[in-house]
Amino acid sequence: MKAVPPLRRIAAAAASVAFVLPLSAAHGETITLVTGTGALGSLDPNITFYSPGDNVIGPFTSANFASAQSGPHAVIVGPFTGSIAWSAPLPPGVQWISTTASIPPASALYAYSFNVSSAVIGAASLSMTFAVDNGLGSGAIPGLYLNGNPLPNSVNAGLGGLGFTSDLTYADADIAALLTPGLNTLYFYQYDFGGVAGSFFDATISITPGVSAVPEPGTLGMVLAGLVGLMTFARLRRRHDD
Ligand SMILES: [Ca+2]
Repeated sequence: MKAVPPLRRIAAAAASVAFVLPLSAAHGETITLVTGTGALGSLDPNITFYSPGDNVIGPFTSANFASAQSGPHAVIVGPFTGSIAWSAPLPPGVQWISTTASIPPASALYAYSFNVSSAVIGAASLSMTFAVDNGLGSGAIPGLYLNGNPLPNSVNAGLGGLGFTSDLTYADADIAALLTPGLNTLYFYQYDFGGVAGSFFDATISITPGVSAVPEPGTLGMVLAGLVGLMTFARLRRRHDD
């Protein structure tokens, strides 16, 4: 029988290893964060807040962010339908929230914690649809924070002053440096200047996992097992060829 040229064997081995590696790589991760998961009038299970009841309540300290995380839960409310009505209907599965069921005039820093399961974050982006009575952020105080770090251009995000009459959008194409594997928190600063107050958002965080510099034990094991198998096969083949 004709012997398999050594170069072709090496190429076959390399191809097998290359085939094993992508299988062990993690897939992309998509995280959806929405306000108002639950019945109208109930507490939002995902969102807590800090609100001293004032209008301009920032700039925020680490103590304020901690208060938002450990504060009371937001309340799921219907859209205000008074003199200047809130935007409706909302995206599916999304409802307005406020600090209490009576939608009192109060600024609030909402906190929404979530888990990132990717062990290594390669790239990450945020896109969001929202509306807020009255504005996202105030003056020079940003409206969005990731783990306490302000997101760029999140002051009113292009609003004309009233952020509740129609749905608005915000996007940040690169939030990888602000995210961490495990627990993270997105903060939303609802700035209010009187009357009634509330917010909704529908945010999507898309993560592309990075490649770890050190192969995980499972990956390494698969590669080694593949190599041992190939070497055994080559030895048997060589014996057969001889
Ligand atoms: Ca208001």
